[in-house]
Amino acid sequence: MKKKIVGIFVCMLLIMTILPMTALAGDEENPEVKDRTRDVKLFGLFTLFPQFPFTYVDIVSAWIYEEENNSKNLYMSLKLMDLKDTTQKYDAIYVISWMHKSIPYSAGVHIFPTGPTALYAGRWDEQDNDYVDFVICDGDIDSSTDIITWIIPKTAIGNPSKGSTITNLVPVTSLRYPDESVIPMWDLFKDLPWNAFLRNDYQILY
Ligand SMILES: [Ca+2]
Ligand SMILES: [Ca+2]
Repeated sequence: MKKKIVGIFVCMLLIMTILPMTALAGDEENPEVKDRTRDVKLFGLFTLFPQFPFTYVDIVSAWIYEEENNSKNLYMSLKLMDLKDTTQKYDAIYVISWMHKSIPYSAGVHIFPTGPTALYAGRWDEQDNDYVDFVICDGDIDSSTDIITWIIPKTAIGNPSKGSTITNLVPVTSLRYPDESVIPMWDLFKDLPWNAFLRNDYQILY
């Protein structure tokens, strides 16, 4: 009996040590980036009170995953506190950027009072602050789960191969006036990930 209990105990220890190693892909419970909440700031710098008008751009977390039987795509998800599929007056911008082999990439979507644009992703030029090239992606803007998911063809983002690493994962949200004649296209309110609890890399599985 004693041997059996020791055996079970050893098995449990083994399972506990193996599990974190195999849990490579991100999900809602194990995101690559976990941000603080109620931290949307004016110009990304100054704390705002109250926070409730900005919960739809308040980043909760971001994660990357893949599906074995659909390995041509990389999935990126961004969870907000209270995602809306239309805004009251602002242009809400949701972006995830990352590096792969020292080249920057970005996925984004705008949500306007009239609704969202297409989801897009591609190679990013940091100097020009614009896409070098991009593709329209499949994906989902789900206000019931507060999650935006980009389904990105790997061919559009440098064909990351199995075992290579996605680094510098940076989710950013911004609010600006959609009408250029009112105020130049400034980002008035932003949530940045510099105060995040967690920022991990992601290793390509397939
Ligand atoms: Ca946040
Ligand atoms: Ca933040």
